[in-house]
Amino acid sequence: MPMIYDRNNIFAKIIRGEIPCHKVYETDKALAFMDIMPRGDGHVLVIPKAEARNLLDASPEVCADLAKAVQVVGKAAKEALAADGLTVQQFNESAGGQVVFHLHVHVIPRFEGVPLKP
Ligand code: DGP
Repeated sequence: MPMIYDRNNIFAKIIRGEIPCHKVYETDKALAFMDIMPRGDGHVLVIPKAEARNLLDASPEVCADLAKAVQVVGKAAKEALAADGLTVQQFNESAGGQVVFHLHVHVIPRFEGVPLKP
């Protein structure tokens, strides 16, 4: 399947400011905002501003910038919520669980004995 990037995907619209989000972090390369279907308290999505369908489609530079943003956001989210741990998840293509086709990373603070919501 070709790696086609659809500029009308929901996260592209968020980057362009066409639909609102609860923004928690932003650089010239990345944006982080609260997930509207959180699987736990403080569930944040971190995305590159560059057009990339998913990890399979992204340049090494985009991956590197995204990883840096994930680390900053992950540390801040864990500290802000006094969490015990952190789950970082990332899905690629429908078969891999991807629903929104703009590269994104789920950052979810975790608490001892508290499972993720389905
Ligand atoms: P996935 O592609 O499977 O990693 O899931 C997409 C995630 O994006 C899912 O956790 C819900 C979230 N999401 C979908 N639409 C919106 C939206 O419009 N705003 C926000 N903040 N999150 C969204």
